[in-house]
Amino acid sequence: MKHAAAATAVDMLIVGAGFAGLYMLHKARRMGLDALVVEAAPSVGGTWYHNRYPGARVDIQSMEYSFSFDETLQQEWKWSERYAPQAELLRYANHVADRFGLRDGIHLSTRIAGAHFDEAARRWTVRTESGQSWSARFLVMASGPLSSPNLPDFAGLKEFAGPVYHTADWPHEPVDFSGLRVGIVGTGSSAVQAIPQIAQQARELTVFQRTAAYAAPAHNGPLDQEFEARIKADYAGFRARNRRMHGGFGSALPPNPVSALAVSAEAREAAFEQRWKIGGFALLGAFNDLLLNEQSNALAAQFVRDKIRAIVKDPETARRLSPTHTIGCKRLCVDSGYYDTFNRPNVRLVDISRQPIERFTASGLQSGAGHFEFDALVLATGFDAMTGTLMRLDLRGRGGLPIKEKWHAGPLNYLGLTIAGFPNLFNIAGPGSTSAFTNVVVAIEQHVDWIADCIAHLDAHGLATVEATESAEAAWAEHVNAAARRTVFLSCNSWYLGANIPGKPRMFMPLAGGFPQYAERCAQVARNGYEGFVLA
Ligand code: N01
Repeated sequence: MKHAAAATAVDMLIVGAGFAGLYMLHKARRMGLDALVVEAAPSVGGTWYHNRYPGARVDIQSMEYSFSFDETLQQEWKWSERYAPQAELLRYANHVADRFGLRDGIHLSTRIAGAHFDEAARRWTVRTESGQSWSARFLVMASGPLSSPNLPDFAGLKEFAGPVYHTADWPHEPVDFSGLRVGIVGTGSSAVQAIPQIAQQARELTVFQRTAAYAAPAHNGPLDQEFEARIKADYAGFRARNRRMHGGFGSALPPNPVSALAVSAEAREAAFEQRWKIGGFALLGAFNDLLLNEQSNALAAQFVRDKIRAIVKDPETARRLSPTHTIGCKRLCVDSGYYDTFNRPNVRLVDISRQPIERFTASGLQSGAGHFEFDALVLATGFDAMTGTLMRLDLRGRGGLPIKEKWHAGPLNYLGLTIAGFPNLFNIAGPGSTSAFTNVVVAIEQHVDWIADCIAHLDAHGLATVEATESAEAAWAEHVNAAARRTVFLSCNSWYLGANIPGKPRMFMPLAGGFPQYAERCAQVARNGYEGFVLA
């Protein structure tokens, strides 16, 4: 990368105008920093700009999945549904950009190509694909943990004659499947939301499933006005209570503080049933050890398999839809009519676990089980999660060390926020933090606030840089590993492990330790004068 002489100097360059980038820009400006956001898309909104497949909506309740940093914002915004749909979340991101006057600090349709740390200047030189460059004291990666779509290298995909859509890169003009035969590959959260919607429109829908999914009903509907009024009467208190929850949400229904093994079969069934009726992630809180103890987990898994058998009329389809791995090990899906969709005469399920896709053809795909025809294809194949976006950049730290080399065996960092050898670079909601297991807006606010405090500390002490030490980083990797070992999360192939991407190093990337403990640890590090960091 050329170090362009004409680079514009700023205090902070933020990559990404999703929720993280918007709040970081607002916060930086409030601190008096000269900050800007660079965003590849032509709009703010991040995830909620790109993931606009039919049925896309949030799986944390809207009253919780929103910013808490401004009381007026949270009082004035009105959500229409219990789980907001994508279009409404995108409107919310736009509202935040307007309400806080952020737009003049956001460069849209501008994609970062690389960023190099200039050791002499102690600044980041950041270059865009179109050749613009900035020199920034701080570089904040707000590029999202699920922002690089995974497009598997399917043989013959280019030969397929019809349109191909990826759920994470959905067209902005309406897609009409009426009268068409549609094939969909994947049955994760995106597919579970899209399948019921596409099935209503398409003439025929063929679902290619490699791993069956656990899905709990969303019971979505219009937002209960009385519930909204109750929350808004003490929104700050509600947020504070949520921040004390393991996942940063759900304080209205805390986990049942007993083991699934400590109660009678009848009491267990009743607890699962009660949570199933409430919907969403409530199920995983029916007992306090469902994600810690495989025996307890198996009881919850069986409860969902029984539900699938009760919903899906054809016993063979029900059997194939029934997952066999630990529940919650891959993120639990939250659905609206997913299993019931397989009762429709125009929907069929093809198991590709033992007879995988061999190749695509002009008219469909060939698997070990035969040739399947369709006119349009949807790939709901997920993301190169947590590291994909950074690894695709020409990002170089001290001594020109590329991030690809630094992370060749998996992501290393300290507190999930900072990387040894990459001074003054902060990564929001990335690996090594609890973001994947936390209401991500809560995670983002905590990260942005921590970064702001860290910068304020540097400035108060006349310091230029903050950089994690390698020993702090190594200890943190062990901390992340140890937390995963205490859970059921290592028992299946998930994007948390990098297992969905061929060739990606297997390393459990998110921190499973609980948001309150994580946030306290970050605060403690700061209180102790940023232990584990070199400040210079
Ligand atoms: O992606 P996924 P996603 N051949 O990785 C299959 C968030 N999110 O976009 O399980 C055949 O979960 C793959 O099969 P397998 C949420 O955090 C939230 O659905 O690897 N199949 C799987 O079935 C979520 O966890 C919401 O065996 C292949 C699917 O594709 C995360 O995003 C909504 C394949 C991918 O599932 C990712 O969800 C949507 C191949 N080569 C997303 N490669 C909310 O509700 C992959 N698959 C807010």
